[in-house]
Amino acid sequence: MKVNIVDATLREGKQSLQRTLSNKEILNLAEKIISLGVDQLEVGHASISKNEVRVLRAIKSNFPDTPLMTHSRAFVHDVTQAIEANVDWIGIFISTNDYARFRITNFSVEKAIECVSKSIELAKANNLKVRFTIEDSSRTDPDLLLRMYRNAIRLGADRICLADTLGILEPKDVEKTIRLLKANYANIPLEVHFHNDRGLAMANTLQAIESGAEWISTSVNGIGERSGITDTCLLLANLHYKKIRPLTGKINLKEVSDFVAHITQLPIDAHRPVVGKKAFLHVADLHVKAMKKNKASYNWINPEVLGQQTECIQKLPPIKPSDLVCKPQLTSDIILRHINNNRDNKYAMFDKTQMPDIAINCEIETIPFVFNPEKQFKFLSPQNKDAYIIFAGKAEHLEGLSCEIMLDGEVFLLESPFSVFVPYGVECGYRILSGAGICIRNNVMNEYNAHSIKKPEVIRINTAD
Ligand code: HCA
Ligand code: CU
Repeated sequence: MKVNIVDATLREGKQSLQRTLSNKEILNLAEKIISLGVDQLEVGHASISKNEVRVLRAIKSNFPDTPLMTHSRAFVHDVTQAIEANVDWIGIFISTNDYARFRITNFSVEKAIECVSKSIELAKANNLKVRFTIEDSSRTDPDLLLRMYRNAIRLGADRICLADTLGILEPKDVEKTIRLLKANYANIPLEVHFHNDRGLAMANTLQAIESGAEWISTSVNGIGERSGITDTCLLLANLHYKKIRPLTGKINLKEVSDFVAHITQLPIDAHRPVVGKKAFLHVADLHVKAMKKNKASYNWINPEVLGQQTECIQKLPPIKPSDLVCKPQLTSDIILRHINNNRDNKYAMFDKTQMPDIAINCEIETIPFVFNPEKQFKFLSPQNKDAYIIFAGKAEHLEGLSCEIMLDGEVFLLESPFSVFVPYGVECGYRILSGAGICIRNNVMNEYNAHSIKKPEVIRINTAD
């Protein structure tokens, strides 16, 4: 049984983000996702802008070996843009149930069939492979579902897709529907797209595979509308466990999940299965003792296969208010070495809170009077975390400091007080034009300065076979 994965992080996931991704971020994400060995990449909607077409073309030319699909409404305009985008596949979708009737004026099934037919014909005439989806399949009358698929297959659709758009199905419903589809259309590959609104996306996916679906639509970290869809990394781990699709040494699920979480600014829960920080962390005394004797005691899989490690810790005592209030320490020389251009008037302060996720390190720089504008920008050393910088002048109301800030190549003239948020990976520099004051830089997140926080001791257990 071959299970194929079409990763839709850059379609379903991307459309659900609250921030538009840059082209560079999309290309970086595409590269990481392809490293998982997925069989197809589904990216955006070619029809939304000229830039979307540009990004699709760039992905195709950078990663020519990965079949590329774009999403498309059943409109000739959308299909034309997909042709323009040089993709291999087009994912044409339409909704035909009662909810669509309420939404779309003058809706009729005949009109829907006409739109679909024209779209598929145009796509096929331009050598595109076609996936045809009925949106909200689970709330569509089965006879209508079959009728719509039949029409698409007759016109040359290469794959049909069942979309549980609201995540309402249960595994037994999945089995029943797939049995119906396979009884009618045994020869056309079937894809399933499960939303996770009831937390059943993975269970439904495994049932769909059991029932004969050949293609699974997924996204890294499950990102998508609302509670998202089937998670690519979790599915890969499950398929490895079931010996259906073994993971190779080159695939690092944890790394790809972390990368996607970072770029999309959608952090995952520590206890998320497979890729979460705590997925292989053992705490209870009995568990830790057992793990030391036999690494399989409480691990369901060798975590190294997933890019993870087994960890054991000893619990800390409860947090007291006195742990949270602290007079930050000025750093020692050792910590200062971690800070860029170690100048006399620069200090770092580390909080000592016990709560790992709110660790902050803070650098303070006093800015002595500048009468003539500084000639050069001082660039902040790149760090793997976001930073938040406040500039305050010595004059009344923190005014009196004039600066130029360079952020990702753009220069801004700013008067104090002001702040700059520097996302991870973005280059930032500043140049004082006049005045005196202070620059306070808070580095958010805990990874880099983890050594400064009181944390439970982690014992790593080597689980390599
Ligand atoms: C959407 C809906 C969709 C489409 C799935 C597909 C769904 O976001 O436009 O075309 O295969 O869940 O129905 O994601
Ligand atoms: Cu969806």
